[in-house]
Amino acid sequence: MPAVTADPYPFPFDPKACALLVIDMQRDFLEPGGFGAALGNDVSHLRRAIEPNRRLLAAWRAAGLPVLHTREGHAPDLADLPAAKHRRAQGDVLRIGDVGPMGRILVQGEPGHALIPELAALPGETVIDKPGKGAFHATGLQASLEQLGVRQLVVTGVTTEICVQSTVREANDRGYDCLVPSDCTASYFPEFHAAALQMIAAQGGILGWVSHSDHLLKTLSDL
Ligand code: TIU
Repeated sequence: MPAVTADPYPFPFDPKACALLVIDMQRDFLEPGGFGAALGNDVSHLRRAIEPNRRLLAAWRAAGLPVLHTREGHAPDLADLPAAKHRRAQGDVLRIGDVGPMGRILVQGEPGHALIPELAALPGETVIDKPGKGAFHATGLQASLEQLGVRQLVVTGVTTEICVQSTVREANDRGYDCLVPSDCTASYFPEFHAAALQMIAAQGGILGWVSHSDHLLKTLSDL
């Protein structure tokens, strides 16, 4: 699908107020044996977003702009795991908190909960642990953004239609302008990826902007 943009009103990029928010690039979603695979998904679909994120992160860091990462997961006692979220899976599979090949599925501190090594956080970058799909729900994300003076977000990561889109919707309602680089996000379902991006950019950018990361890399190199 070609990138959908909300042009002719371009993303009003302000380097003094824009942060990169990388959603849930965790081993549990991107590597075999984790939560994504336990849900019955083919993790290879997500891995195509790794290299574009690596390039964008390098350029973002070189420009000295703020980077925040999120990790979806739960406390070891699962006190922050709603029963409804725990129940939902297809058939007789590993569930959140069960022991899988990368430790307990989607539990903080376990090997599978970590960010993938290719996109590990650097010292000084904020890492937000989130129990839900949206990154604002039950986290300190909004306070961190306010402390940084951030009013715009470039949102990348996985999966497009679940945690990325949930976060963009939450951010939109809180007054943030969001840009989603289409190649820096991915879904286990390519058709959902395409549809989620269209939903964000349709109706004149009802939820935000979508474009290829090459445009952003060019903008960053011109700073
Ligand atoms: N299953 C799925 O597509 N996603 C999630 O469960 N979490 C995130 O998107 N991070």
